[in-house]
Amino acid sequence: TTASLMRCLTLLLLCPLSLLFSVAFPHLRFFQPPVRSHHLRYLLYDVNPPEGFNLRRDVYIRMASLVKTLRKEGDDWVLVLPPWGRLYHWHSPNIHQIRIPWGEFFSLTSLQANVPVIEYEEFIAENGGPFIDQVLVLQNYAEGWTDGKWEEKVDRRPCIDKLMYSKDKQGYYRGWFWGFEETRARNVTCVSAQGHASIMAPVLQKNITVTSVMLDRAETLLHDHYAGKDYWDTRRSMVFAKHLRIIGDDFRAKYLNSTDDRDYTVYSEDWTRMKAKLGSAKGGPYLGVHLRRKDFIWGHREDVPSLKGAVKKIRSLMKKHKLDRVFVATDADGEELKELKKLLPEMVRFEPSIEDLELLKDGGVAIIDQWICAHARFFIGTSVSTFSFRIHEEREVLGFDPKTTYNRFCGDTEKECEQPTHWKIVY
Ligand SMILES: Nc1nc2c(ncn2[C@@H]2O[C@H](COP(=O)(O)OP(=O)(O)OP(=O)(O)O)[C@@H](O)[C@H]2O)c(=O)[nH]1
Ligand SMILES: *[C@@H]1O[C@H](CO)[C@@H](O)[C@H](O)[C@H]1NC(C)=O
Ligand SMILES: *[C@@H]1O[C@H](CO)[C@@H](O)[C@H](O)[C@H]1NC(C)=O
Ligand SMILES: *[C@@H]1O[C@H](CO)[C@@H](O)[C@H](O)[C@H]1NC(C)=O
Repeated sequence: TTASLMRCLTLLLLCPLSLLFSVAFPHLRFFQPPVRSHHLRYLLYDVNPPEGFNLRRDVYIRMASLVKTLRKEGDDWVLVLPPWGRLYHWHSPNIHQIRIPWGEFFSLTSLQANVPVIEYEEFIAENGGPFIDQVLVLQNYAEGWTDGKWEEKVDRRPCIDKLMYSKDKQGYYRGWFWGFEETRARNVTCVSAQGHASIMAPVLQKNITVTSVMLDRAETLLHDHYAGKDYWDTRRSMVFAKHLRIIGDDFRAKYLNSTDDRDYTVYSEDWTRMKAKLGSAKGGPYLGVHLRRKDFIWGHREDVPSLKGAVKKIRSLMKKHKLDRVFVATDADGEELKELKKLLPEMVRFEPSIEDLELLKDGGVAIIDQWICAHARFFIGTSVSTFSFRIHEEREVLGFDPKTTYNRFCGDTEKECEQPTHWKIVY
């Protein structure tokens, strides 16, 4: 332990807190990392660049599941958290939004109670440098499903798309690597994969023996068991960072007359102890709205309402549920926002100052919006938006009656307006 402390100190890299503690207080077993009896290996991953924040959160669940499978069968795998950044929707001007560690958005201790995870910078320190032994670029099968029959399979195949990595003079591969320019890969190959995340386990255990492996285009893999116990364990462990929850709670108290005690939404810092009964949460005296616009309206989708249509629905829900306040989370642009304010002057929004935005970043603001929507007495979201889906899950964790959660706006002329599915937590 002292040796690894010396190593991270001399490299002038961030020493994991646990390491500092275990050296300072060796008698406190609590802070000591678990004894690692097997070969330590690292799983890294990345996702197709255009994918948004909330789909990426979903891919994390798939990767955590794969790591659990791997750990059951021998080696001591650790999941390396891919730094956030360069997201298509995160375009607040003049703020630096790459190389953001997960700790800015999520509680690391909560994630770690589910599966061993480390930040990318910690990986660099432990690994002795920014080198990844093997990158596997996942892709589908060039021939599609043969005979129209679905089967699970994984094979080494020539790359179908142009490789997003190029060899440098020393023969290393350079690529995006979350904006860490100094990162290099020793080897990059393409693998066609069709199936659930854990089909990669035999490949990672048998075909590959190097220490660090990165799966690029990890969204190619499907959930091992969507909405099963394992899915929910990981989802529940994705607790928002405390500072974001506090800002959301302060906002609720100040503008929405909403506090956990009165609303029956008391949250346990330890997610493994959180098991709220469905219907036990009451929520704050306001309507929560997620109104996804931008690319959702550019395509003139039938299932997305006009602003007028949305406001009509909002008014009717407020009346029905006797709520005189409404909180709106939206990605609407300036023009639309103006129109919305005209149509719904009483709406409450979380609008950070420039300084706050610099601290919280677009991701932090999105989380605060989700947190406030998650605490509303009644929620309505946008059809097939992963942003809305993550709010559903958060409300499920808090113990809301499903009737107050699984609601969405209908398009103005939509005939069959199917409502979102209720996914129950498996504890
Ligand atoms: N603050 C805030 N940001 C939003 C809101 N709606 C969308 N966004 C932003 O737009 C992004 C796109 O929504 P996401 O749901 O994350 O994107 P996605 O994963 O592609 O999923 P879809 O919504 O299904 O497109 C979010 O990550 C936010 O950055 C909102 O209500 N509030
Ligand atoms: C893994 O190794 C097995 C046995 O050598 C081989 O048949 C298979 O094609 C390999 N799979 C991949 C994805 O490399
Ligand atoms: C690159 O990785 C592939 C797949 O693991 C392996 O077959 C190949 O030998 C490696 N190439 C080099 C140069 O190490
Ligand atoms: C806040 O809510 C409480 C009880 O739910 C109520 O008694 C109080 O009048 C409310 N305050 C405001 C300012 O609306």
